[in-house]
Formats: sequence, structure tokens, C-alpha cells
Amino acid sequence: MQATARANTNIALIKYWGKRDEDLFLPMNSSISITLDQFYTTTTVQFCESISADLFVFNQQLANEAETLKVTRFLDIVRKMAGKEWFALVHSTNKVPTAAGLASSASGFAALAAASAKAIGLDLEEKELSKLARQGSGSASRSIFGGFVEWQKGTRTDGDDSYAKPILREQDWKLSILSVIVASREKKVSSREGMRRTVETSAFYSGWLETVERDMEIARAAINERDFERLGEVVEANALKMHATTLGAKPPFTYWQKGTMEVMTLIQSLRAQGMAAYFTIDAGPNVKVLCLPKDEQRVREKLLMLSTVQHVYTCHPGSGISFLPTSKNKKIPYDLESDRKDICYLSR
Ligand code: 2P0
Repeated sequence: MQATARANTNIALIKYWGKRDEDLFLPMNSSISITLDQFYTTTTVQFCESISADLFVFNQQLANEAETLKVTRFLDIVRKMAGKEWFALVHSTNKVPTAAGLASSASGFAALAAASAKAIGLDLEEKELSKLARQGSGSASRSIFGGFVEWQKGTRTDGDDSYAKPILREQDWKLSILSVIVASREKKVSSREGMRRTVETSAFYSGWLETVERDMEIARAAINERDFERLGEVVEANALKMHATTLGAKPPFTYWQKGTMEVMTLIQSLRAQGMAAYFTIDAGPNVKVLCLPKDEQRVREKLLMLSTVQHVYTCHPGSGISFLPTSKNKKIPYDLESDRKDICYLSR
């Protein structure tokens, strides 16, 4: 009744931007990502007949009500699939530096999906795990697999054909992904709110939808042919197009800050000097730079010369989910057991 799983984060090369169903996390468009090798979540799920509510311990701290509710809602799906009503202790650790600016919801829900399904006795294939993880956070559907991954949007209203599948394994193309952390103020518009506002109000959203399928085709072909320049060009253009939709929203918004612009300008000027490097940006100010391993050190040095750049984390394609032995210290800690009665918000 317990299992431990690990999942890596991923970054989108062709972006998931907009939902057609918010409850089932069904996207408006398909997307492509690289699973990274450096940042991951490890989650242990232990179902217990003796506890009367879910307990969620995140990075060694009892999680607050809102975080626990997200886990409980997700476990409700797993419980329904298994026909069981057991509550669970969920113990999750993020190896994503706080400053990394990488969404931890992708690795978080992928690890939770894998660990909870196994712990409750469901024997799910990766495709089914991807559909399950998607219902916690869209990008989590892609973190089930390693390397280069495509999440096909699907067309069904029940989401049964909306899942990720691998394009190329992590060992088959070793690219470098530099995760560039820039000095920034706190993010004002979450990715969830940003997507919703853009779909509902942006004058440019139709242009996004009209062209993203072609971007998918180009990126898929470039990955299969290991054509780095072709991939980099479409990745950078797709990111710029996604961010353009936010400027056409009502009210308009942007995730870019001063450091974001400086990194974009630097990468474009490095390219003008003959260096193959391309950027992409997600729902925040930080930038991810793609380059070939032979250029990784030089690009990194140039990035670190910018005053707005605080850190550069060097990543490569990483693996999909893995299951680990559950260590004894992941069992319900005594102090949580004795405190449990006082934690009223954990009851449903
Ligand atoms: C992506 N992003 O493809 C896009 C690009 C941000 C920009 O997926 O609402 O945390 O939980 O499904 O997956 C971030 O959004 O959103 C994201 P939900 P998620 O990676």
C-alpha cells in the first residue's frame, strides 16, 4: 500500500498555451518538451486504512490547506479509479532550486500520479499514467517520459486521447539546456490565469492556434532528424508567438522583465556571430537557452557576464519516471500522528 516515484521536470519547446476543458486539463493545442536531468520531485504515497484524512508533507513541512486540497483532489481521482476509499500520507521532496524558476507542478504531479497509482494497486501503463498526471497539471503529462516528448491534445471530450508519448529517448540526442535565472520581481499572473485570460480575450490567440500545428510538424521532424538549427528556430519563434498573445489580452500582461530582454538580445547577437544558440521562455521571466554541448561552456560564460543574470543551471535531456524503494523514514512520523486530530483542515 505504499510506493515511491521520482519524476523530472520538463521544458516546453512547443508550448501548451490554453485549455479547452479546465476540469480535465485538456489543451487547446498539442505541445513538445524535453524532460530535464537535473530537477526532480520524489514522492512517497502510503495509503492507510487507519487515517481519516490525507496528510501532505512537502519538503519536510506539513503543507498548508490549499496545497493539501490540490493533492486530495488528485487522490480522489486515483481512489475512484481503484474503487478504494483509503486516505494517504503523501511525502514529497522537490529537488528544484527555489530560484530555478522551473514549474515544479510537472514533476510534482507526474511523481504523485506514479506513486499513488502503484500504492493503491493500479497497474497502469505509461500512457495511462500520462493521462492521470495530466489531471493534476497539464505539463505533468509529459514528465512521465524521458527525452523528447509530445503531448497530443486529443479531440475527445472525456480526455481519453489526450496524453503524452515519446519522440526520442534522452540518450539519443544530447543537447544542452541552460536554465537562466534573472533578477526579477514576483510573478503577478500565474500560468493558469494567463492561459485563461489569453484564450478568452486575446486578439492574437486565433493566430496562435492557426500556426501551432505547423510548428509541431517542424519541431517533430527536426527532432527526428537531429537538425538542431531547424529545431532552435521553430522553438524560439513559437515562444515569441506565445508571449505575443499575452500582449493582446484584456488586460494585457507580459512575463518578460528587464533580464529576460537582455538574455534574448544576447542570444540573438551570439547567433549573429555564428553561434548556434536559441532561447525559449515559459510563464515567468527566466529564460532557457538551447545549444549544443560543445558550445555550452562558452554560452554559459557569456550569460554570466550580464548583470541581471543570477544563476545558470546546465541541464541535459533526462529520464522519465522511476520507482524507488521506500525508505522507512517515509512512514507517518510520530509527531504528525499525534498532531493529526488538531489539523481540522485536512478532513474533507
Ligand atoms: C508548457 N506552460 O507547455 C507551458 C508553456 C507555461 C508556458 O505548462 O494549469 O503548470 O497546471 O495545466 O502545466 C505551465 O502550466 O499549467 C505550462 P496547468 P502548467 O510548459
